[in-house]
Amino acid sequence: MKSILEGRPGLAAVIDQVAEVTGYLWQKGWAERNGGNITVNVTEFMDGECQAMPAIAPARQIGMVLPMLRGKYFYCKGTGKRMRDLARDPMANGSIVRICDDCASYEIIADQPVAPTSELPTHLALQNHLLETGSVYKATLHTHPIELVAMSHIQRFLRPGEMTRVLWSMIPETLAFAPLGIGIVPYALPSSVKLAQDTLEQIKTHDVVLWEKHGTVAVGTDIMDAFDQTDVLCKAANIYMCARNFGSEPDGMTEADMKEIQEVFQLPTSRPV
Ligand code: 2HA
Ligand code: ZN
Repeated sequence: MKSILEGRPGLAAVIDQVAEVTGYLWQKGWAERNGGNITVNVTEFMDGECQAMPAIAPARQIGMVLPMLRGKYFYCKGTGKRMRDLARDPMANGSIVRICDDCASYEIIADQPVAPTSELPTHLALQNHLLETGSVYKATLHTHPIELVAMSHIQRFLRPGEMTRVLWSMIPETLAFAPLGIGIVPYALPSSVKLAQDTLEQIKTHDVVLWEKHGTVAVGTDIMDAFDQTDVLCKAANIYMCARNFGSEPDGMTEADMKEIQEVFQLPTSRPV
């Protein structure tokens, strides 16, 4: 069987990068069993031949109407598939979907009828927002980073701004590379439209969104970028945890230290498109 990647080096490079990142997710312990999911907008690689490809499985509902997505194409990790398997064989553990003209359903076009991620409402709601705002961001990543999920079990860190403040204060790079910080979404049922809607609100003003007692969602120019955003914040959480294990609450950088970084590096205070 011919893969859609054949003769399309640009698309193949994007899928190769997805495979590289899923290997990292597994190595980091963020992707137990089928945990986490990935979606990348690959519309730019879809030539006339791709556009003429028939659906290879019946169309299915997204659960939301997303007007910006009409006729757009996404690579999605398959539901129930393992990140570590995807790292070896991305087209057997994910598929390319086309959003139908009703903007409310999708069909799989290649390579195999692998049903997309259970968190599709969140991924596609974010993709719809990225297109609406003319963003250059194309990738969305949901994963289960251990230290960040652990912090979300502690009420103090769920207060607005508190987790961001603590993470920023652990190491200067956190503030520099995640200047919008981490947004919190109170616990909601996995895969639900409510979770998608709450995530959308938080990503508008934060680099990464943390789902209470579950995991993170990040957007990026590509999937490596979305991974890096998550990694930067999880590293800060790990430093916090290590300091606590030495026996006390870490001092953290002072408010003045952090303000200086914000000013000297002219860090953005809102999401760039
Ligand atoms: O794909 O992580 O939230 C499994 C999940 C659902
Ligand atoms: Zn999850």
